[in-house]
Amino acid sequence: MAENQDLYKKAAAEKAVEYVEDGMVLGLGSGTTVYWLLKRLGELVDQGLNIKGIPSSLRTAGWAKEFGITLTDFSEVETLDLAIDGADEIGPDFQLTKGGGGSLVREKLVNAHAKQVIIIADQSKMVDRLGNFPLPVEVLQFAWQRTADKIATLGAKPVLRERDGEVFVSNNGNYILDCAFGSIENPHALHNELKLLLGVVETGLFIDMTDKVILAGPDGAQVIN
Ligand code: ABF
Repeated sequence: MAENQDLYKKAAAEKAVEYVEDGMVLGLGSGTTVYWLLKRLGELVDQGLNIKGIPSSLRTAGWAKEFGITLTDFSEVETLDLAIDGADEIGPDFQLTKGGGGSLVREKLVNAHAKQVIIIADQSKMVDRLGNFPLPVEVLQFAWQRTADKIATLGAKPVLRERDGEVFVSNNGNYILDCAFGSIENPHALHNELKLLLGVVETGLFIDMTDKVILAGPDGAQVIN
């Protein structure tokens, strides 16, 4: 299954490349599906494709450099032509949970400043309701315990993210609380409630930010909207 899943991720990423045009400035998402996107873009760059990208994480920046993709940043670019990114869950109306990789703030900024956002994923990411995947919420380090208490009053069980036995620190120097809400009935309302809490930097709910979803499974990659 894991092997197939990788093939599906690759298929979705390669389908998304069909939307990339010469001269575009791209938003480069994060995660293992985006890895395949960067690899394919690198091959096309070798064949003469002229693109630039703004990476949404340090990991993506590293891969992009490895594959010979020219990087730029928001000091040079106002609007991206197209952002291509992964997701942890794709729910009804193509609302998303993201941030499993810890780059939700930069991903959201990159996607928000793109004319078009394409989400690429294997079919396992499609769900009837968001919330099975614990919602990542980026919070300030200072008083994170009290911020967690406030988030808990909204019905979650926040857990401070750790990696390799250490507290995980985001690319922005913040902590991430993985918040198991179980089932999120109204993603928009929950996002707004969380954003009002002092100490919350951003949530992993990406509301009305998806223009196109490319899902891949045994029958190949399909554009589903
Ligand atoms: C990023 O990649 C994150 O928002 C999300 O957590 C993740 C999806 O990862 P993968 O492609 O590795 O499944 O976009």
